Amino acid sequence: MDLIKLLHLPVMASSHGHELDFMIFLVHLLMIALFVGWGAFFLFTLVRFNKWANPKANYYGVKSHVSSYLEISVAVVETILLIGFSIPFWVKQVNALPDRPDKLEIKIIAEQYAWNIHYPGADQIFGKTDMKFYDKQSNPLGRDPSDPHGKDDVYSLNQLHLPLGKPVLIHLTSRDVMHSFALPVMRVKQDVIPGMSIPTWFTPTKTGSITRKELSEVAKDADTVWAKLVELGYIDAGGTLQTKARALEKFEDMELTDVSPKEKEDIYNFIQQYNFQIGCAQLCGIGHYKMKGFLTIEPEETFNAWIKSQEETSSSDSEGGDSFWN
Ligand SMILES: [Cu+2]
Repeated sequence: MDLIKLLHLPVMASSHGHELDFMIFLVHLLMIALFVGWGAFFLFTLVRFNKWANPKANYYGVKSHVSSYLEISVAVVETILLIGFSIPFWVKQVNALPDRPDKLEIKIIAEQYAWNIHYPGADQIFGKTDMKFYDKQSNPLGRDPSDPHGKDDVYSLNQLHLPLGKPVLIHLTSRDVMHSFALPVMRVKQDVIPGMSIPTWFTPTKTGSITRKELSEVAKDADTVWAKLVELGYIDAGGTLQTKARALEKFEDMELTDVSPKEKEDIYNFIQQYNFQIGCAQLCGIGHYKMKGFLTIEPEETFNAWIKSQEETSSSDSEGGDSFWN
């Protein structure tokens, strides 16, 4: 069964994603069962306790203690579930970070309304940072210029690039208010709290490029839509979306006269689905809506080349990182 289609979920691109989708599915089943059960009980009470069945009010109500015992047992069972299963499971699954030497470690500092991304660079060691070095324009990470480890560090604004198939460990913190780091396609969502460094980790399993088959699953008239996307330059004929996010932006501004509204909707939905984004899932202020970043999953060589190109821009005084939205 295709849970993604059934539940209208976004594309899933991480190794743990199917477990989360399955849990969402189970929660839906449970909710359906509760809805049907309580709905039936409600209908039963409407009939059982209507005024024709009970012409005279009963001022004493229930005398047996069955309902109290039931409530106590529910509380006991829930306590056992919480202490016996949920908390140990949380400790094991969430706090146990991947102890893999090949993992990629990143720091992300959220602020109103952007994601500051800090890569350790070639030496895999983060340079020291301190608020006293911070400057919004020239040193957004607050890097200590005297620390040699920081020389090759890479700064990127709103552009998160990750290599395919490698575990990624991200340390999240905030410069101002609470945000929530959300990567829907990775099934990752973690609150970001000022004053705390919170780890989250996952392994990307899918690049953002689309195959013709995947397109035909989404669009009704795949050939027309595909040809249109190629013609308009959203996709190169080889089959990859050039820069998904940019394509989407261009698409939204564009007047597509020879595409029917239905086709346009199909293209839009399609690109939307493949537009890997970082969202902020916590209403964090008036500019919350624009606190989005871009996620690019690419093969390791492409990723390394990107890091290299960023290293160059980061070490020249410009402090690099392409600002896409601000
Ligand atoms: Cu935010």
